Amino acid sequence: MDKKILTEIHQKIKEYQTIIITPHARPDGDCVGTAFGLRDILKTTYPDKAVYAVGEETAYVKFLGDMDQIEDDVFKEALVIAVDTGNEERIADQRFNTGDFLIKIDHHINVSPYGDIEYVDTSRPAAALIILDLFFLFEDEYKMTIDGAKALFTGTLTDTGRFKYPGVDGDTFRHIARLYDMGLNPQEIYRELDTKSEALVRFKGYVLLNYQKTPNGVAYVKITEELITTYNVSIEDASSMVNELSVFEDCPIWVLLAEYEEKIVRARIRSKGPAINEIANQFDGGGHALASGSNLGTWERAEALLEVLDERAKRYKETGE
Ligand SMILES: [Mn+2]
Repeated sequence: MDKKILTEIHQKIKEYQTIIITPHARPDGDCVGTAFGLRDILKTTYPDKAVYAVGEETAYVKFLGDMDQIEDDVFKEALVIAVDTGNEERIADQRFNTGDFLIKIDHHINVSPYGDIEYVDTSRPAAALIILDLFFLFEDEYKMTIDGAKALFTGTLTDTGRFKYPGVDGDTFRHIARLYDMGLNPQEIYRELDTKSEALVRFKGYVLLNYQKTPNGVAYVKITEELITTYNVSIEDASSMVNELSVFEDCPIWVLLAEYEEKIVRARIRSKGPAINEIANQFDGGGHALASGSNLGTWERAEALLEVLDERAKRYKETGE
């Protein structure tokens, strides 16, 4: 935790009357939870300030609340805070550059720096935990309602696979413990996250029956637009099935390949051993050592990715690295 930069961020927050928070495009639980958690803290602490969260919504964490709709000119005098977003292209509200001052708060490897202040802490397994670093550092000043606690808890849960992934440490639990002390009802959130549509359950069945494996241990599944239509699921929900392929002893790497809008193929790449983020970078993506994504474009490029990942799995099996 870098107290100096967090203090600078706190100063900027105090300075501005209008604050706009924006997560990344194709949102997940962490970026939405982080944006709503920070919005709750700033609104509760500074009732006189205008604080907004702007970006896309996702059904998965709809129970956390709604995004704000704002006009272009609101940005003019605003402090803009982009959360959980590694590069500018991925920021959900592309008006971010029309603000007065830009802050990046993120936990992905900082391959594409941006912003007037950058706070990147890759040791935090969820961006939501960085907001809690800020909150507890200035806890004499900041206030939060139970809705903010819910949002930050949800962000942490979803990005850590419910405290399972690497990066979870004592700080994670110390932060979460304090949310419990505030009266957080975790069962309510687990219930929300565990509720799935029948369509999605059937789609999960498809994934489990139709995955494939490369010779050296990359489990993968291909999801086309037709399939999404047939099963009547959203592309985000479909992509969330990636970790169904995490269970094979002989597959240290697993991948979900899916066609997004205009049939653009993207990959979600996961690992339980070999670092895969550099390979993700080679294929126009990035992320964490054990969880990354790539923008492939075509199915031909998806095949090329699978070949490189298969080599990676082979090397891992031979050398243990
Ligand atoms: Mn995140």
